[in-house]
Amino acid sequence: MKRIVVLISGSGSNLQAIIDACSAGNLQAQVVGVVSNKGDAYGLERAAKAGIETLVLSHKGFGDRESYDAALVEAVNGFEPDLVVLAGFMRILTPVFVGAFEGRLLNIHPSLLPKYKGLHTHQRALDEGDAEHGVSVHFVTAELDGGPVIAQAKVAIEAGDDADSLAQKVHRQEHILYPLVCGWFVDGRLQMGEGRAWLDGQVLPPCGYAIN
Ligand code: NHR
Ligand code: GAR
Repeated sequence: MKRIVVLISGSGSNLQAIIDACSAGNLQAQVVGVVSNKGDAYGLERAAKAGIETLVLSHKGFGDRESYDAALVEAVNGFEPDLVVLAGFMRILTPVFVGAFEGRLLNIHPSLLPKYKGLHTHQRALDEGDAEHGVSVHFVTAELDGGPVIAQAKVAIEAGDDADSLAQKVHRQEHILYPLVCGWFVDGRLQMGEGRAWLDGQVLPPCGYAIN
């Protein structure tokens, strides 16, 4: 069984989707640890309920980002992961962390990358008057939200949508897309190489595999 460690900062609904996919047998893996930089993240309760070991490592009290990341590498390595998944993890990671897990480190980002890297993506898509929005799963590199995209799912932006309604639509797609991509990885079908994402030995296009 492949071992997944999930990093969270908040609600953990994507963590829940991954846990559920493992339980249902749709993902041949087990979530062996959940690490949060926030002690009050609801995702910690979800993990505890599923009998998964949790660890809180607050970024407060570390002098700089590199020393926090070094401690985070130790914490994550303690779980001996095959795959490390960022799921609403809200701290920018330095090369100290990324370098330790590159090629087996995924993030889910709520935009159609390369559009809207960083924060507040739903409001930014609305402000631009976009007709569609969505979510991307990508390999994490030192460049924020800049690693090779693996897959995207789209949602329509409709009249009356606001940032909250859009976030809800995007979330529904996230909960389908993230377990699917984790499955590709644990089944040995997905790699990062030459700065690109590869599925079944084929290089994926810059926007990744489109699921809808
Ligand atoms: N780290 C690297 N090196 N590369 C990526 O692609 C990363 C990453 C760390 C997190 C998630 C990301 C997202 O999908 C992610 C991708 C946090 C911020 C941020 O500005 C930006 C992007 C992402 C996550 N964080 C603030 C910071 O100073 C803190 C904000 C807060 O605590 O609310 O770290 O969107
Ligand atoms: C998700 O929408 C994810 O795409 C986003 O945070 C949410 C986490 O939800 N990620 C980021 O914005 C990363 N900066 P969850 O905690 O319910 O999984």
